[in-house]
Amino acid sequence: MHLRIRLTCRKYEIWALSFFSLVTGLYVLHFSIALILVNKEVPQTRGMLYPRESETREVRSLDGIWNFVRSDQANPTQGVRDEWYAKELSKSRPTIPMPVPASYNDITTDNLRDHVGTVWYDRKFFVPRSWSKDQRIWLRFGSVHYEAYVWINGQKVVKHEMGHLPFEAEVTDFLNYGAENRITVMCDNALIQTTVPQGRITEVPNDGGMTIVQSYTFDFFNYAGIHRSVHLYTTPRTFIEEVEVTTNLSKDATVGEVFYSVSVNGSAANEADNVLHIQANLYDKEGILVANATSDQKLGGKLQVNPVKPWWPYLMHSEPGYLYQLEIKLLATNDELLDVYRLKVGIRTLSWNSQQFLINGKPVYFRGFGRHEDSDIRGKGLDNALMVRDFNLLKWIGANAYRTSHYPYSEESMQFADEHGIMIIDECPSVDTENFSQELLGKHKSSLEQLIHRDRNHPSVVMWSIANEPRTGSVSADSYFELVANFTRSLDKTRPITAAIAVPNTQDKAGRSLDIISFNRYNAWYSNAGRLDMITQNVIDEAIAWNKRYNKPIIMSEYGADTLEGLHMQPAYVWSEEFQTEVFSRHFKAFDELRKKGWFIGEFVWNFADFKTAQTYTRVGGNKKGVFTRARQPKAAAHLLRKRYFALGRDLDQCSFPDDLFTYIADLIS
Ligand code: BDP
Repeated sequence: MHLRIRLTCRKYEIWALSFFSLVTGLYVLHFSIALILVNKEVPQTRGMLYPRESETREVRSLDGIWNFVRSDQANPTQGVRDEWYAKELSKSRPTIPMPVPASYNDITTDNLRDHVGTVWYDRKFFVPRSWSKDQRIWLRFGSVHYEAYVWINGQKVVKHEMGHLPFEAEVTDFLNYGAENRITVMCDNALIQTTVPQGRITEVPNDGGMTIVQSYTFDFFNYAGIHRSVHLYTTPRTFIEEVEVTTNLSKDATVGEVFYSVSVNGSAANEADNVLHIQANLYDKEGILVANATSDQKLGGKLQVNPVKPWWPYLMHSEPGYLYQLEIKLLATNDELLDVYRLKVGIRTLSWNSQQFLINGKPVYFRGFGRHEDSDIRGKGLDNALMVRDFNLLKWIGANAYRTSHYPYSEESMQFADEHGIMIIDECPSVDTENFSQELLGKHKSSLEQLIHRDRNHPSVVMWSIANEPRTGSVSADSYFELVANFTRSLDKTRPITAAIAVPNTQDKAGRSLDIISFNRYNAWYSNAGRLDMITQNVIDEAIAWNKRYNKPIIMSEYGADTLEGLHMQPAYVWSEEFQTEVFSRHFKAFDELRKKGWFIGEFVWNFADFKTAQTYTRVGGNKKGVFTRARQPKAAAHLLRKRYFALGRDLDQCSFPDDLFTYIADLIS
């Protein structure tokens, strides 16, 4: 009973007047034996350009220490009913300090870690008098997990469902200018069968009576809270709302093209006698103007760069991650400057066929990781020190790619990947997708819509991953994933689509809808535990079977073994450093055999670093399949992997070896 009330409140009562009008549109009936799925349109994301200052825009951060209250688990909607947002939280409940951005789970010394349901944050901030002048003010969250409800000065301004993705609202009319303001956020971490990712909430007896338990099938811990930065930013009344960029290269890669398309919002855009136009300027790394153009009336156009410096992945070129700066100036008929927005652009092409994936016409072999946004204390909270350390380690080890397993990573890390030439397989938050339903399909598609809208301009993003380990053996998976894949394609035709599949290839029903097949498999761990002699041939056979079935390029997207740093055993034994090293080596042998076949295009270790999981007897303090510890120090296998990734780089892309790659042993060995 309690639960039903709770979920009902969540969906209908709290925001009786929904912010979002349902988009009715084209309905296409799609039949399958088990389930009839309707291809309904999903709401379209608008705006949300990453907040950047310019001569027409100001940005202020609301990061810092906020006040925090956890709701009574048995009464999660009490704060809404009692209108805690109407005044300072401390007037309703005792508050504790809570850092933003951060997951709230590991900050305190009590059991906040395992809290299920709603929590509340608030803080005060000033808005300068100067902001009251003719402009708009926006409030933007980099991400709140899982569902967020936001009030400014007691008035509701936005609601958003889905972790790891940004959302924003115009708050111009809600603010006190030249005065103090209050922001209140309610965050709900509950995962149910129609959230993305899915989970279950049950009421079970405990020593005190009954308690709410959250369960989920994926292993990573369901960290929650205000995970990324909160910004206030200004735009002019008529402003650049969307910028979409695609690029092309001439066959000989000497001439580059940048196609831009801009959407504008604001009254000036609707005045018949005011024909707005865009002045687009492209600058190279030294700040030299290399191309400029004035848009057509649809606010789109093309810039030509000759000679061009294409965007190349790390170790594929001596100058990887080359970025230009695109300056977009919005001008009125009389050339009055209305708005300016700048973003980095990498010029590159992607192409793929049944055998290969190519960047700038050159075949790519991915060598990388599945990862997590996870670390001690801050959980999934954005942390620049951690991010820069992680990229240093990626480069140290010679990786050229990672998958954002199992959800979108921070915008700051996407920008960093652009700069450093690290290719990204960009994954939406759908994990272990099962119990397919119409509602789930809508949310799943919406997660991809939000992801692609956010990340479409990043040169580092080379592929979309539409799910991790979905239950694609079920009958309904066939039409479900066809709809999800076609929807993804309708939003972006320039990148291929994959999913990391774990069901046996004979049972899979999703592969036909993908462009590239990725498979996860734990030989010698979850199957044939400890049997190092049962890896190489199994990997070869399985990859061949996937390729035979679908005639598409194949990636091994996960393999690995839990390893406790400092545990040594000879001969190798599960959990020891020797065992992880051996497991990797047996896989390398399989990969080299497979590479000869032409269609095997990548290897991704699971995982980059150890990470926190839900409590279970299979995990000692978390998932320990990291090549690096949770504190980002290498295990023994990291040194082996480094040698392989650089060897591949030299063999395939003629990169040079770092001086310290091989430790001197004797003159006899080189
Ligand atoms: C795979 C999942 C990954 C897990 C891994 C493991 O894709 O999220 O962490 O298993 O159990 O199946 O280590």
